[in-house]
Amino acid sequence: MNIKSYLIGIVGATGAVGQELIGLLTSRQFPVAELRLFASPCSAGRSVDMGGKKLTVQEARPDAFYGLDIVFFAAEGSIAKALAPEAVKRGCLVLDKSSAFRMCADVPLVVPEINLEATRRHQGIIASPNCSTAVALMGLYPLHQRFGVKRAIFSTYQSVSGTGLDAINELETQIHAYVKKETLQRKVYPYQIAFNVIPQVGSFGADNYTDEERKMREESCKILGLPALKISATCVRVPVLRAHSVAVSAEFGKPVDLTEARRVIAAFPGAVLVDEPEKLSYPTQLDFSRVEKCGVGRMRLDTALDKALSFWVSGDNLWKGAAMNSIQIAEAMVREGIPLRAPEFVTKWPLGDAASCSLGLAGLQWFVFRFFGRLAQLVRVPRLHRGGRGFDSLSVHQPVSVPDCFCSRFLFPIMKFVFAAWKNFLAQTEVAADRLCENFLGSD
Ligand code: 2RA
Repeated sequence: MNIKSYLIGIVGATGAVGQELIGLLTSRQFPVAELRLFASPCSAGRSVDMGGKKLTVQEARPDAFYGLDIVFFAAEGSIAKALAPEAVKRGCLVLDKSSAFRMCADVPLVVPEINLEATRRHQGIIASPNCSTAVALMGLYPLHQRFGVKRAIFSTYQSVSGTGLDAINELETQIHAYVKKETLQRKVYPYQIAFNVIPQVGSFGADNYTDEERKMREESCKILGLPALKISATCVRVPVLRAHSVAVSAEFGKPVDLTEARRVIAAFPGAVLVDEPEKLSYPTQLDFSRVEKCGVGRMRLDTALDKALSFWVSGDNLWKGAAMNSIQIAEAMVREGIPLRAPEFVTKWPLGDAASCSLGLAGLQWFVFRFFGRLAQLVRVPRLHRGGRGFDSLSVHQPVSVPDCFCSRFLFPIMKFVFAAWKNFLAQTEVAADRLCENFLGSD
């Protein structure tokens, strides 16, 4: 069986999420025909290792997206805003991890284990949620499915990798300086992050919540399809290199049962239950770094709210919270046969692809047999030894036969050629459509 492979681009390839995307595309064996890496002009020209192969980073420019199937955006929102629509114009599917489009009505915001169906409505851009939202929902969603969530309170414990490579460097440098009894320098965070926690992730809004806290509220409502869900979040940066944890207290519409709650978490594909208090077993950020699923534990009945549970979720912010979620979206779309291209770039046949191809093929066969049946009649070839088979049955008016030499030297090679050309035409349709789009769009 032929497995289609894809021309992939990564914008922001030199950043923390970009690096994870490169590694995950290889380790998850995503069918990549070609990978092109893009970054800002100052990172262009750098070379990046992909499975032992050196790839040169190019400057992210609109024309660089021609011919690509999927472009992963792992860059800041301002870059995604400027370049993602350009990639879509050139026929690419954009999988964006920034916050630029997450709350746009025509952009699906997707966690594949929760709302993969939303990808069917995409117009070229699909957004991946904020890291702390994705991690929190890996615990909240299965419980919501069973008990119906009414309100939730999130408190996050977010690692410095959520801020980027500079922040990882700042934490490591401060720890080295502390050990050497030197003065600790800070650039990225407003306070020392080593041996401290900072109750601020993102910048403050007029309501005194940070934008990280607002994102957790708004994005959770959109992904769960519950616009009226009441959520309050407090987001905190902790001196951890990788993975985020979220303490959740959630109130439900139905009475909750701890055994049943543990059962639904254990059965959910995006989570692993780590919850044996008597053995001191619960998820930690170290244990859930570079792990595909999120860990859920510390499950207990909440003592302040009715019909409520409190629990703890840990997950890799660079994987489930960013790079891996985007790749999982692409993998699931390929698996489910959801078109990767924006609707205006999808080749549409009046009766659907399969029916149209079958009808076209049947029509072509009918034409070829009629044509050669008629030709055989016209040249009045003598009735020969194909024992009533040959093209007898194809002639409507009078039975005829064709000589073997006519079949083997002339008719069969021509038919073989016609069918090969037809097969090739079908295979090339998508490529031809790409080229047409390129020529058309290239003129503006
Ligand atoms: C952080 N959530 O951890 C952000 C990254 N998107 O800072």
